[in-house]
Amino acid sequence: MVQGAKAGTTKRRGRPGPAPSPSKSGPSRKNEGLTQEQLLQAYDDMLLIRRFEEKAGQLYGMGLIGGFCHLYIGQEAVVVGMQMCLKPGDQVITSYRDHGHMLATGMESRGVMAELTGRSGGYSKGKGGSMHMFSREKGFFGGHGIVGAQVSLGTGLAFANAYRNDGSVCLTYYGDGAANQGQVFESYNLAALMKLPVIFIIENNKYGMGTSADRASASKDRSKDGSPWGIPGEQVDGMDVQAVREAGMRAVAHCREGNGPYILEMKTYRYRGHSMSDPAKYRTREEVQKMREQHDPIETVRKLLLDNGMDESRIKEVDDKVKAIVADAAEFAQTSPEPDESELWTDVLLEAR
Ligand SMILES: Cc1ncc(C[n+]2csc(CCOP(=O)(O)OP(=O)(O)O)c2C)c(N)n1
Ligand SMILES: [Mg+2]
Repeated sequence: MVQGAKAGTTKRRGRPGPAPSPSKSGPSRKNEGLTQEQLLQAYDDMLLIRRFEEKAGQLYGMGLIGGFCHLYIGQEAVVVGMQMCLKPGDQVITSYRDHGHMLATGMESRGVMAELTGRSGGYSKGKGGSMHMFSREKGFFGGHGIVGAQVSLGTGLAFANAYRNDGSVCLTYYGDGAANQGQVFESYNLAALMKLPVIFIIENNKYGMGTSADRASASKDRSKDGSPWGIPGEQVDGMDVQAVREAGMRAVAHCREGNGPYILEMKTYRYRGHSMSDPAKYRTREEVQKMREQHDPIETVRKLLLDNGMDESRIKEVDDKVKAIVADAAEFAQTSPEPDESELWTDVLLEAR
C-alpha cells in the first residue's frame, strides 16, 4: 500500500494559521509529478479495488452476499490518490459505498470479502456486512448507512486529533446527495470555528440513488460550500489519480499546519447502479459507456505507464497478482464458517469505562 509514501508536514496545530487560500473554480490541473514506480503502485491499488468489486458483484449474483451492497467501480482514483497523502495515525471515515476505502487503507481483502458473505472470518465476524466494518489499526472508522452521519462523526475524530495535538488528519468522505444535509453544514461551522484538521471530501458521482445532482442541489460548485465559514476548497478531476493526490497534498498540508478544514469536491462517476438493485432508468447506457471509454482512471494510468516506457510484462505481473489476491479472498469468503450461534449476543453493547 502507498500509505505514508509521501507524508505531508507534521507541524503542531493550535495556533492561528495564515488566511485560507481562495476557492478555485474548475477542476485542478493534472500534474505529472509521480514517478513510474509510484504510478505503478497507484495502478496496483486501483486495480485491486476494481477486481475486488467485480468479484463482490458476482458473489452477490450467486446469492452468497445478502443485504445491501454498493459497489465503488469507477471511483477508485479518489481513495487511492488521497491515501497517498496520509501517514499512520490519520483516519478515514465514509458512507456505505465503502469497500474501496477499506482496501485503500490497507485492510485485508480476505476480511472484507468474508464480511460481505457474513462469515466469521470477516472484519465484524460476519455480523456487520457490507456497510459496517472497521479497523482501528488501519485508521478506518466505517462504513455508515445513514446518509451524512459520518460527516459529523469525522468532524468528531478531527476534534480528538486537535485535542491530542498529535498532527493527525481525518479524511471524511460523503456523496453529492449527502452534501445537501443539514448536519454537513453544522460540521463545517464547528470545524472552521475550532480549526479542526478535517478534509471534507465530496465524492460527486453525479447521482444520489436515481436523482441527478443537478436536480437535487442549488449549489453547482460544492467546493465553495464552506465559503461562509472561510473554508477553502477545490474541485478536482476525481478520475485522475495524479490530480487527486496533488490536491490531497495541498489539503493535508493545510490541515497539518493548523489552518483548519479543507473541502475537496471530487468529480467522479460510478459505473454500476446505486446498489445491486437499481433499475438504471435515470441515465443512458451511452453516458456510462462514454465515461468508461474516455475517463477510466485505471486505463488512463495503464496507458501513461506504457507511454512512459514501462515494459508491459511489469503491468501483467500486477494484473496476475491482483487476480490471485481476489481469487483467494473469494475462496476464503466462501469457506470461512458462518458465525456460531453463541455470537448472537456478543458485540451488541460496549460498556465504556
Ligand atoms: C438519512 C438517510 N436518508 C436517506 C437514505 C436513503 N439513501 C441511501 S443512499 C442515498 C443517496 C445518497 O447519495 P450520495 O450521497 O450522492 O452517495 P452515493 O450513493 O452516490 O455514493 C439515499 C437517499 C439513508 N440511507 N439515510
Ligand atoms: Mg452520489
